Amino acid sequence: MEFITYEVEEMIGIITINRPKALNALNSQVLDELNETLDNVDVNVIRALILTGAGEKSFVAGADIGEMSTLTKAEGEAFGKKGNDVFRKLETFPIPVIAAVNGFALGGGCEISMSCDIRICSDNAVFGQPEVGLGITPGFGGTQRLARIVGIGMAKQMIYTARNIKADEALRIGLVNAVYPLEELIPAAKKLAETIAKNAPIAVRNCKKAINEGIDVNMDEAIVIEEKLFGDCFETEDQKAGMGNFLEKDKEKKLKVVPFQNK
Ligand code: DAK
Repeated sequence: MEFITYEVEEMIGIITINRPKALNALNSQVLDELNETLDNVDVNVIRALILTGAGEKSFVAGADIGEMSTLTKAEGEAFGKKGNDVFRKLETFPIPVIAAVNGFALGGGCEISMSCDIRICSDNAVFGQPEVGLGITPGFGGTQRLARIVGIGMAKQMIYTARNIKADEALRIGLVNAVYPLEELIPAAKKLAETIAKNAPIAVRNCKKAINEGIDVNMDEAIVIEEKLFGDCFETEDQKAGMGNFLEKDKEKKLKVVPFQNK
């Protein structure tokens, strides 16, 4: 692969968008390679993914403006679908994905971070949806996901003004969960991923599914989704081990290491 690197550290997978000369902008090839990388993640071993950008300046500076500038209507739709399919794959990926935003996250860059479960960033990070300044609307889910994360009023303000915000403001409005000095970002992302990976994998997956699916329906339907996923946990060894540890007053209160069970 030319623009994506994938590393595995025990139960953590780290995907790096590696096109630093263009500030990791998303062209068709990057999107295709990211799609293929996700398809090849062994989710029977990997329990959390980290998504980051190469270099010290940019996470992803958006969709590739050069490539987009010459698109016809049909090509624009095809490009949009390619991006949306990959972003949706990330969002519904069975295991949690942490965006470690190491610099510019503009347009499609902000949008890809919002397709991840959790965002943390470096203190030089800059977020924004500059599309209306380019004569387009956010096209990779920005109008939908930003409003769900930071609320409708703040999302409208960011999108209508096309104004960028810095890390401290992103933290204040809840777009990111934490801000770190650049050199501490990846260690912090790994620590977070490891903490998630220590918990019961099927329970974690079911929580992701319950939150993602429940947010799109009314509370009566959402609660039924939760009930079903809660019930499923009682067919897992982790539920027996986790509750058994508590009842046996296991001081470590850790889950016994059980092999991952596919359902
Ligand atoms: N695309 C292509 N190349 C980019 C790029 C981008 N988005 N951003 C930066 N680069 C390239 C620059 O052209 C430059 O290349 P060279 O000239 O060296 O060959 C190199 O990266 C370094 O950039 P700068 O020289 O500009 O670096 P600075 O530090 O001066 O500025 C910057 C950094 C991030 C402020 C600036 O590069 C910038 O404003 N970049 C554009 C940011 C932006 O507007 N991003 C949003 C793009 S719009 C759709 C779905 C989704 C989308 C569209 C359609 N459909 C449904 C069809 C998404 C749209 C977007 O993301």
